[in-house]
Amino acid sequence: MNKNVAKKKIEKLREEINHHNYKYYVENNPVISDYEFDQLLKKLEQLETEFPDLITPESPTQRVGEKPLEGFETVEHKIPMLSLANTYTYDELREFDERVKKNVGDVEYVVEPKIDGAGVALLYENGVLVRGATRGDGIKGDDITQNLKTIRSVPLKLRSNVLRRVEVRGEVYMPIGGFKKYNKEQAEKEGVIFANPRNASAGSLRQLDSRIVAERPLDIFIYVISYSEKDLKTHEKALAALKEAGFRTNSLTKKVANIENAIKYCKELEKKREKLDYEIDGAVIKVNSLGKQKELGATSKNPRWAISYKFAAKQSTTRLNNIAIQVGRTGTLTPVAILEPVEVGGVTVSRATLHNFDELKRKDIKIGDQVLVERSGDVIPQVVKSITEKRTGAEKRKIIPKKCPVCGTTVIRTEGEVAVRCPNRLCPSRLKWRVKYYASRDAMDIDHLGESTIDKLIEENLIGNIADLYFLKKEDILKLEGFKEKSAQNLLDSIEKSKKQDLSRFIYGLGIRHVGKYAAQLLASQYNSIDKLSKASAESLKEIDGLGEKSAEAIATFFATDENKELIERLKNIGVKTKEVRKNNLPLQGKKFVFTGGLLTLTRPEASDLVKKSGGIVSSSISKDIDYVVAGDKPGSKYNKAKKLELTIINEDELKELVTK
Ligand code: 1X8
Repeated sequence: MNKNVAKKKIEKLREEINHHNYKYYVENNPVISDYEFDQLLKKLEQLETEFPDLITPESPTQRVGEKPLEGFETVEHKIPMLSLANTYTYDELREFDERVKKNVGDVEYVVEPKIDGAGVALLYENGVLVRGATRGDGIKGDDITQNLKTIRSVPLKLRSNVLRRVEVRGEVYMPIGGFKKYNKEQAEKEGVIFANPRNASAGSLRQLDSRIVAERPLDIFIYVISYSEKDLKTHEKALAALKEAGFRTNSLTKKVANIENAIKYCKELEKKREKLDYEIDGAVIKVNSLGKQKELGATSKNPRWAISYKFAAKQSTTRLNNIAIQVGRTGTLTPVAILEPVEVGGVTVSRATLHNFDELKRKDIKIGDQVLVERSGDVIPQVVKSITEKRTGAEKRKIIPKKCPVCGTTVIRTEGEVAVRCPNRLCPSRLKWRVKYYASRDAMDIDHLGESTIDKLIEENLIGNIADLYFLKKEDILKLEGFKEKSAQNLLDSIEKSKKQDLSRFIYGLGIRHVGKYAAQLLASQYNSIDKLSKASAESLKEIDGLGEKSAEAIATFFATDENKELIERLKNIGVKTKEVRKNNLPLQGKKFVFTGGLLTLTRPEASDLVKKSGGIVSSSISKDIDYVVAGDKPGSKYNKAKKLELTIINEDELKELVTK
């Protein structure tokens, strides 16, 4: 192919891809399948590989950088990024309206949700994204172009000719669903979790490696044109122009005739708050006429033509009465704040997590402090900070206990690890969480064995380890408060049923450190029995493709412990399935799968089971050794990563075909 032909083809492909990208990420209304979209991108990549000098920065193949930056450049905003004046009462909004009217007469307003994320500015020259920056101090920000390009709803090239040379502003945020999922995956990997979606978005944008940013489920709403050569009359028209140019604008934006209607709409937005998939902390009220906006101008800090109305805080201050210590499954001691009960965004809160002792020290939180408590993103309430100005001198530091508060064993702190741990596997608190984990849905899935039942079983000395569950007798259970003939039988039946669970569930249920669902599947398919697994050395475990070094060490350590050897022996003898007959010619034998996006004819558990029954392994995260990525409706960041790694992406039908082969 000659270069001219290639150039034409490349341009056409980019246009097509941009169009479908817009349909998908901005309008939420895709018109082609993911597979077809993939093929377009692949074709473009092929052509660009063949003709590398035709690659341009705005090509849809250039969303993710090749390597991390050394640091961010500082850039000056074309126009200062001012902050909005805040109000907390409707009367203050009425006063704002009075000031506006006094200066420019009657006005219409536009009311928009105030997004709780990180403010950014995007600069386009000739319709091409040339720079993206953080708000910074309002005058200067960091150049985070590379990171912003990874957000699929950020157009790299504008769609219409209405806006060519333009600076727009918006808010980058992490959707609540994506935030929860991200944190859950991080927790499984024992990685770093974010306190709330706002921190997640701001923290992600500060990443020097855009490849990491590309994996974060970030999105953006654009809410203003801060500079353009186009003469637009109203903010409403500016929003329409933004939309036409390919920007994602917020659909809850509403034009109103006067301040009373603006107030009415603020109330509506506040009601909607809990139902949205993104966090909002207020409403922004803007004068609609851009001419009048200009006339009103700005103070040194805030524009005079806009104001924010802050919703009731999901933060409150209260007294930290005590710091309790929770001992988890792996023995980790977690400090928990016991609070003077306080209402936070409509919910009474009396406990909040303090994460770990390092955090306690870093945040300088003491017993007796007045503390700021926050509830956000539906996560467990957190202590944001102590209000040190209010100290009386009577506050007391919580020292790291030398002994486990539950069993009294001397705690250990491994070098390089944040966690303080109780090393006693027989510690009642550890036992409780271990049994809960063993019985959980992803492990042995034992119905009727909830937290309070486990507590009672331990209190009555009926169980000292998970094997004891299988030796429970009906008369034992009947002794527990709340149990009758039927409920006792139900529990016994569920326990009995669990004996037949898959080997991978059993391995997972043992709660070996650093062995999640995925590692458990790998181990089950490699070894086919607990006996073989327990004899594997750390060295041979490290050879397993996809199993981390930490996991390998932890597994070897687990099976080297006498207590665990005995436990496994008892479980085996009582009839728990600890080996699987090797079926050799299963269609997906040893193949690794990742699911992303919603499936149409199967539920996720059904699809997972289908893969596992056919000898395959299901992973929750993308890596280069994944064999197939099954993409459904609206696949997220995993999909992008899979494309980047050039993995095989298939749809549901193709999966079914593979299985029947
Ligand atoms: C900040 C924000 C604005 C809007 C939404 N969310 C924000 N965080 C909006 O205009 N819809 S405006 C703004 C600012 O000017 N500092």
